[in-house]
Amino acid sequence: MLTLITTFQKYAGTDNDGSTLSKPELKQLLESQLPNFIPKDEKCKQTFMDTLDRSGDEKVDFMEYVTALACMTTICHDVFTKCVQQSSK
Ligand SMILES: [Ca+2]
Repeated sequence: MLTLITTFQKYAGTDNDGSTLSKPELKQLLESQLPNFIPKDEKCKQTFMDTLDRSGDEKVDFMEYVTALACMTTICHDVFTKCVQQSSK
């Protein structure tokens, strides 16, 4: 949990609003911390970031960030579980 919080704060604090991630801050965080989980295509990457911004205010707050990570973690868990099940058949 501490890593989630400190990573968010590190990237959110590069402008004058440390409580939210601007689109450039979000892009920097995703590209440096989650490079294998985001689309490579710039248009798809923009759509991905827009989807994280659930409120549509052009910023990603901590709740939106944590919700996205929880969803991504759940999907990874499901994929790994299915792969293990398939490989044991
Ligand atoms: Ca910010």
